[in-house]
Amino acid sequence: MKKKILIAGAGGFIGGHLANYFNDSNNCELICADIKPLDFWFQIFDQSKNYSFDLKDYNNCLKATEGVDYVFNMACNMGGMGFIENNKADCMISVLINANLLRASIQNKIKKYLFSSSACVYNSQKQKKPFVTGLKETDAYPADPEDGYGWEKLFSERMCRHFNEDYGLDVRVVRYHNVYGPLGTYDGGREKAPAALCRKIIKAKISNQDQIDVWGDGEQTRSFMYIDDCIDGTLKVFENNFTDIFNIGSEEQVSINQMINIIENISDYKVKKNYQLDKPKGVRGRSSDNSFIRKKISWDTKITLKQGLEKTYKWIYKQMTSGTNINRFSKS
Ligand code: GKE
Repeated sequence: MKKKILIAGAGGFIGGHLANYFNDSNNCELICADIKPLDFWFQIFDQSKNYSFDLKDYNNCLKATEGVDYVFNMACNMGGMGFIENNKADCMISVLINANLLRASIQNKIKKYLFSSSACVYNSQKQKKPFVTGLKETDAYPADPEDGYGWEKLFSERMCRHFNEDYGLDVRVVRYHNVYGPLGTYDGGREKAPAALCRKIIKAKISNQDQIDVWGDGEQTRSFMYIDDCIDGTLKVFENNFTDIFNIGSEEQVSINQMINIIENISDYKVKKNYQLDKPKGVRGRSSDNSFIRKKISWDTKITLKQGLEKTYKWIYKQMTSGTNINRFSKS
């Protein structure tokens, strides 16, 4: 019999790509849920059952998990630094999604549950310098995560652990490091640095501007993971038998200035940088250490930042120049 899979947050960026994977694989029954109206989902599939409702509500969680085998919880109110630094309460309220989905999963006897956490759980003291040692899973404690969003993720991770210990729910937890790629947010305030900087350079190029705004001094670092690697890693962790928490991220650490340089080369257009020191900057340096996941389940990223940015730039360029600004695709 076909497995029944619920993707919570299927209207979002990562949830949409995951739904696309299961829709293509054709050997499961797919249920998609998201708080956004269907017209605003990044990807939508006619073959799946699509619920547009709020998973902070326990009754909706019960409905979404009815008869379901596997739950992927990708749902939360989130965005790049510009969003999470200015919306801490809204980010923390997402705790209700995970709490009620876990409760409903017990009630409806779900077989396996995956929670999408974030590199924002890591102790900020380990992220004070621009080039930092990659963060190991154990670096989340002692706890000093990103205020608001990071605390919510750390608390929800912990809740998963205790639902596993106390109720025997088979849980998986992954910590994503700054995921980017096509069919994601590139403007409006929630976009993360890769999409924002592609958009800014494209805009400068097509309107003959010689300068872009950059938040901070550009020397802060991150590692960015292309969406295909993210989906691949998520599925590997889900399929394996370990309930440990795993980093799903890239070890390719770059400064924002270095990433701008890569985008300039893709675009074949050079820009001057107007550094805005008063904008949200987050931690000074962050990167993933993948030694644990490599050792346990032989997973690692395959796509370089240059390769991923080429695809992302191309997609954003098309959105910005096609005249329709399509931010949603549907497939039957
Ligand atoms: N968003 C954005 N837009 N960031 C910019 C820009 C810009 O135009 N220019 C420079 N930056 C800088 C930010 O100031 C920050 O220092 C860095 O790029 C990365 O910003 P980001 O991509 O918005 O988000 P972060 O990596 O700081 O944080 C994200 O981490 C993820 C986990 O690794 C979070 O926002 C979450 O989306 C996520 O959990």
